[in-house]
Amino acid sequence: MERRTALKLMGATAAMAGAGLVPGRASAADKPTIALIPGLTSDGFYITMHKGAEAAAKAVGADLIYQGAAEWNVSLQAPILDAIIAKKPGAIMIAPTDKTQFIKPLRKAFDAGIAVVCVDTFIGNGVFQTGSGDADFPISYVASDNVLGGRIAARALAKSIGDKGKVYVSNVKPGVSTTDQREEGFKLEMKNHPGIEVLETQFNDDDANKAAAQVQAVMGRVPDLAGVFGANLFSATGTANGVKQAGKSGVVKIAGFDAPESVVALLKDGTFELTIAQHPAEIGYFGYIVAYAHLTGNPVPTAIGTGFTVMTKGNIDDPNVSRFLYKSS
Ligand code: T6T
Repeated sequence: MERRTALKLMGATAAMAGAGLVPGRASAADKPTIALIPGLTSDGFYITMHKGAEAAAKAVGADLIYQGAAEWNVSLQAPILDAIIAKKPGAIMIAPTDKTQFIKPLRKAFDAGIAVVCVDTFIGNGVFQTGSGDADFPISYVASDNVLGGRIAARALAKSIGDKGKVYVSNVKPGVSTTDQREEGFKLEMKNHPGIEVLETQFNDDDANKAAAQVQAVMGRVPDLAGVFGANLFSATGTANGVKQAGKSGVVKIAGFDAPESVVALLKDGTFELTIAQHPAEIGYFGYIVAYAHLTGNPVPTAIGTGFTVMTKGNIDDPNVSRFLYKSS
């Protein structure tokens, strides 16, 4: 765009902002509507994130729309995004199900004057508002540090197998920012454990049954399999079921990610060595607050990192730990 035209437009935008007319912007007195689109609706992680967003909406007295697909699937999530854009909320918080395929669909929201906040997963490289690349338009990224989560899992798994043996990552599918980063962190950390061989990753499409079948197939091929990192809720619980059904609980060690209520039994019976609980309610709460702050004219951080709680058999009865179990409804 020619520089003068751009400046003129910026001037017009500033004048409109003064008059409270910029699309997607609201004065503090207005009541903005903020939408949350999860990765999928039937996942305790997003159910819990939704609760955090609801708490934030209540705290500031603004509105929340929540709509998502039943499965982790780009072609199911994209039409939901379009339907939300048509409702013209001030902002959309979204966990995009693919870091590349959602750049264009989300740009439509941005072009319509709707602020975009990535929660949990990101588009592009997850670094926003830098003025470079085609995917830096979201105003903020609110999430766990997923590379660190993968490293924590690797350290714990290495310890539990006595620093030697064969392991693999049970993962969702390539292109999902969070689970890609967890695998990356896991493999980086395993470089510090030369006695451990990391076998080929098994991708399960977020299907716990597939993860269960895969671990049984791997145990068949690799009888001395020592451990598995289940990189998200369905990967971890599916792997646990597969190992349990094969009567190998505690023999094939599992480091899980995420914390549905079912992990309590899996920790207690020794199927899980540990699981890394994210704090999805925090992600929902702060994602909402970031969007609200932006819409009411306040500057916001371009990234907010939320925490983890590592759950084990030894600490799961502590209420300060168990309060981070995910909600199922
Ligand atoms: O692990 C979470 C989330 O962080 C990830 O992006 C997708 O899977 C979960 O929703 C758990 O199922």
